[in-house]
Amino acid sequence: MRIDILTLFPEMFQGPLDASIVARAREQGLAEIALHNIRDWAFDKHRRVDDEPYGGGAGMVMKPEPLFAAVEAVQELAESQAHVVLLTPQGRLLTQEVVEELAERPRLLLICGRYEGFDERIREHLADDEVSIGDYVLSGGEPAAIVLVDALVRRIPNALGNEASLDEESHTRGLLEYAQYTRPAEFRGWQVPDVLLSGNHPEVEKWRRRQSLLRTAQRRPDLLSRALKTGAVSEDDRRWLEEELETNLSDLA
Ligand code: 6GU
Repeated sequence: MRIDILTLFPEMFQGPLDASIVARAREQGLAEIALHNIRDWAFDKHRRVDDEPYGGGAGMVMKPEPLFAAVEAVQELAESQAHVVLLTPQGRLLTQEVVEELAERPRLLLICGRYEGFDERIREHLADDEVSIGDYVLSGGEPAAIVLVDALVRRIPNALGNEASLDEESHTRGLLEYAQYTRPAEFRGWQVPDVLLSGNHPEVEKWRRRQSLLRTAQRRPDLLSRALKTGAVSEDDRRWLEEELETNLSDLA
């Protein structure tokens, strides 16, 4: 997978893209990630990339010309056409499902917004897609791009040391992950649940499944509701959970 990132602050990516899983994936050639400074395509002598909004109002708006020139130039850097994604708080909400969908693209071009926003013609005629990482305001799309790149790279085959961790983790199966413990078996008087020390794998699996269900019901009823509808939660799971919570889950679903 190739990811090109257009930003006014490439230095914000040094560190996040040069450490841990993402750095290793880049070294191994599993992910090719290139940073480009939008200002390199500014056309006037002041290298302006933003301007005042027509109609007045506070803040500055990103001009169309440098961004169109930048995207057109960066598209030429590789054979395939990149799917152009604008990172803004107005985009569709990033979920694991959206990550999986974007991961299908062989090439992405991420555009990080700054200032108060983009000239609408960028949104309408340059971007293919628009993504937000949550309902809160960031100063720019850069932290969001870092989040998206991390989520994409870690699911590339062989990018993680341990591939099994992918399908066990929170959100992969529509439920939150079960509680985990490691040595010591007793710490400050707090015991690891006996079943995990038993060596009885079917019982461990059952316990984990139930932990996962209970946790999702308590913390994220929205996720449980969806899991019930998609069939990610079996009839057995449902019956157990209803008994445990002494509720009727049909109120949820
Ligand atoms: Cl992608 N950009 C900005 N500026 N704020 C955000 C966001 C993106 N996602 C959530 N908040």
